[in-house]
Parts: sequence; structure tokens; C-alpha cells
Amino acid sequence: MPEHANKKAYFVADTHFGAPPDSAAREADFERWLDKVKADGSKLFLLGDIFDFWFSYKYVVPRGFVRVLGKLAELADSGVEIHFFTGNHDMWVFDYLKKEIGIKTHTQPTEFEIDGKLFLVGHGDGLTNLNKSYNALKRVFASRLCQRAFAALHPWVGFSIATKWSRSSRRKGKKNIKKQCRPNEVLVFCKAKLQEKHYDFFVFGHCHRVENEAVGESSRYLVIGEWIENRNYAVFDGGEIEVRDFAKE
Ligand SMILES: [Mn+2]
Repeated sequence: MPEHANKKAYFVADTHFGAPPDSAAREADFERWLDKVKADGSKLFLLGDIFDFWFSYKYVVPRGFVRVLGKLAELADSGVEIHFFTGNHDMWVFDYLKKEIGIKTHTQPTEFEIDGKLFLVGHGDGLTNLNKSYNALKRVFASRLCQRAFAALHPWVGFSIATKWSRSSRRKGKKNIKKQCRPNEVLVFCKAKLQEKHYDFFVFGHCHRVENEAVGESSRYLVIGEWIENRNYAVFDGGEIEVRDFAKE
């Protein structure tokens, strides 16, 4: 029997570490939460926008998040299987987390079988073609040319640009997230996927809201909230999956 049989699977997204307010306090809460995951979890899914901005340079590492990364390394070393999905804020992680910590990194929604249930898991941006201009912008940022150009900038310049970009997207606030997250996009995506095959659960982040709804005959889709105003996460115990708030525990 595997060491972690009968243990739980945890999901978290949109912690946006590095972004105000109080990133240090939010990171500290996250480290305490990771202790809980270590205690009774066998799998941890980081569903994107964990970092408000990240770029993996060849020789230098962005400043910050040392304790979070250390705690993730502790979990990985203790046998917790960790998956990182790139979000739109941290799509330039590349192989850094894989090489340093052993975290598997994914750039697309990916299937997992957990305790006999089939999951489709991802960040949740650009799931459909409902938002063509967003998808076009995402393709530019995902292009090798754009990444090489950014890598060639001095980090002082690159990070200034990224910080300004992030600040302006925060000023637009919830309107911006609403614009990126068409209200029924997750539902439209899940329904289309269920035409191809059966999934038990769909789990996404990105939209900074909580949803846990039935879709199709016997499936559920979840949008698992955020870690800025709340401390949302989802947990699957082998039977049920639910979204909780760590601040209320
Ligand atoms: Mn996002």
C-alpha cells in the first residue's frame, strides 16, 4: 500500500504572493496551511497565480517567498505530490519549481485520477473562445519570442514593467477579473468536455470567486476562490470535495 493511501488532496489558487495588501501575513497563513496539508494530505495542487509575478531567469532568482518555497520543499521531501499550474500572473515559472523542489509544472488543464475519481484540473483562464482578446494576449505572453525578449531585459527593468502592469490590473480590481472571467465560461467549458468523456470533478481557480455546482448527469465543477480577502482552498477526502476558508478554522 502506498505510504499516503487514504490521505486527502488539497487545492489552492490565486494567493498572489508579492501583491498588497500584507503579502507577508498572507504568506505566513499559507505556511501554517501547508503544515495542515503535510499532516493529512498526499497531493497538493497549486492552481496558478500563486505568485503575483514571477520570471525564472537563467542565473538569478526573484526576491521573496523564501519561506513559502522552503515549506513547499519540506512537503515535497516528505512525500507529498505537488503540482503547479501556471496562472496568467506566474506563467513564466518554466522549470524552476521542478528543478529546485520537484514540483510538477503544468501549463494546461490536466487529468488526474484520485481515489477512483477522474478530475480535470487547471488555472481556469482562457478555457473557451468566449474571450478572444484575452486569449490572443495570452498567446503573445506564452511565445518564445516574448519570453526571450523579457529575459534579455535587466531584472530591474523587467520587474519595473511587471510591477506597473500588476498595479494597473489591481487598480481596475474586480472589474478586471470579471472581464477576464466570463460568468458562464467554466460551465460552457465543462459541458463541452463532458461531451467527450466523463469527469467526476472539474477544479479551477482564476476567477476569485467560489462555485461548487453540479454539471451534466453526475459531475461537479468547482472554482476555489482566492487567498487575498479570504483563505479559500478545496479539499477532497476520497468521496466529497468542498471549498473551505482557512481563516475560519
Ligand atoms: Mn488568474
